[in-house]
Amino acid sequence: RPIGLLDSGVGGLTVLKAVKDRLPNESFVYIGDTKRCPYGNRTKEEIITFTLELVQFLLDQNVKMIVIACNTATAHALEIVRSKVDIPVIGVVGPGSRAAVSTSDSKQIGVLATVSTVESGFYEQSLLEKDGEIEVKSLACPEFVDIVEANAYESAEARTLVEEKLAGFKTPKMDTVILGCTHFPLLAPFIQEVLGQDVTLVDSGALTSYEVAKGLEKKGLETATDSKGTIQIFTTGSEARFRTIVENWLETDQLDIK
Ligand code: DGN
Repeated sequence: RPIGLLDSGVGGLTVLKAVKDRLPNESFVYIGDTKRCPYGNRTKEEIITFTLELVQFLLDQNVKMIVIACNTATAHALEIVRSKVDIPVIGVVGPGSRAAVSTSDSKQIGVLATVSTVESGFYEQSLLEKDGEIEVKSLACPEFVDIVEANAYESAEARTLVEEKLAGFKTPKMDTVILGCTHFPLLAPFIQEVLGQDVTLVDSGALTSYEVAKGLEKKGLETATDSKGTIQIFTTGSEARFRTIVENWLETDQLDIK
């Protein structure tokens, strides 16, 4: 049985990439809700409704685990999804904040995310639960999502946007910044350049892959090591645009996009 991943669009592909690199024998089903993207400016109720619809789609594909590869959906709907399904459900906020707390020496951590994730306060809460002395500075960067969805994340325009948006964000002691939206790792080279090399960027997707591996092992759900994994990708929006981003980013030829 495959592992299911969901996101509002292409962002969760950054998580898929990390999970598939760690677990090459597993098969995956990914659904990106491009038609209704972005989720970042929507109400909590809308985000919950949409997430539950995507979860149902994945359950219909007979997945054995669900990864909510979207911080916005994790912040608002993780607990609800967990209460409704009887397979393991993994979100992206927990792994990201755990990694940030162990990376930061100065205890000054930045969070870049969507409006809705920032307003939910979920990262602050998750970071402070792990270490009460952490100081968090958050910034909503909804424009980053749009430029990634437009497949312009390597453009000069994207660089300028990142530069303008992050001007004045870093405090002198901030040593760790969480990419708190799964779309943002695609802009990581520009974000790193603008914030400087002394800042460690935490990509929650990469850390989530570790939790997926651990979760499968704990439940005895791993796929045999002699099998070759497949990837099936679905989008509610334009297949052509999705395909370009997927092919660039995942560098794989075993794609089946619908
Ligand atoms: N990729 C999503 C996240 O991690 O929050 C949200 C992007 C969006 O829909 N605004």
